Amino acid sequence: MTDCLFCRIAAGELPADIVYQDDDVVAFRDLHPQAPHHILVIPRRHVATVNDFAAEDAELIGKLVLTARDIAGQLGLAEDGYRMNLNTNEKAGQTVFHVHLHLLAGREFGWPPG
Ligand code: DGP
Repeated sequence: MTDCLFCRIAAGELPADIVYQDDDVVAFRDLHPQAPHHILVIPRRHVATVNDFAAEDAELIGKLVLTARDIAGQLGLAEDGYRMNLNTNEKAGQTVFHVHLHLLAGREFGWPPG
C-alpha cells in the first residue's frame, strides 16, 4: 500500500469530497479551504512535484488545467474569476508531494501572493 495521501484518495482508499474524476485526473475539495471554493486537481499517476513531469506529460498537464477550468465553469465561477496555483517544493508551500493544482475562487485575491 502506498503512503502517498493523494494516491490513496485517488484509489478510493481514503475519503474525499470528489467533484470530478476520470482515468487520468481526480478533483476533490481541499480539507483546509483557503477560499469559498478550493478544489485540488491531481493526476491519478503519482508525480511528486512539477519538477518530475516529463515532456511526454504535456497532455496530462494540460488536462489538469482544463479540468480545473471546466469545474470553475460548472460551478458558475468563470465570469467572476478564479485562481490556479501549483506549489512546487517546500519554499513555495508544497506540503503534499503528489502534484496538485489548486483551484481557488469565491473571494478576491491579492497580488503578489504571500
Ligand atoms: P500544498 O500546500 O500546495 O501542498 O497543498 C496541500 C493541500 O492539501 C492543502 O491545501 C491541504 C490539502 N490537504 C491535505 N491533506 C488533505 C486531505 O487528507 N484531504 C484533502 N481533501 N485535502 C488535504
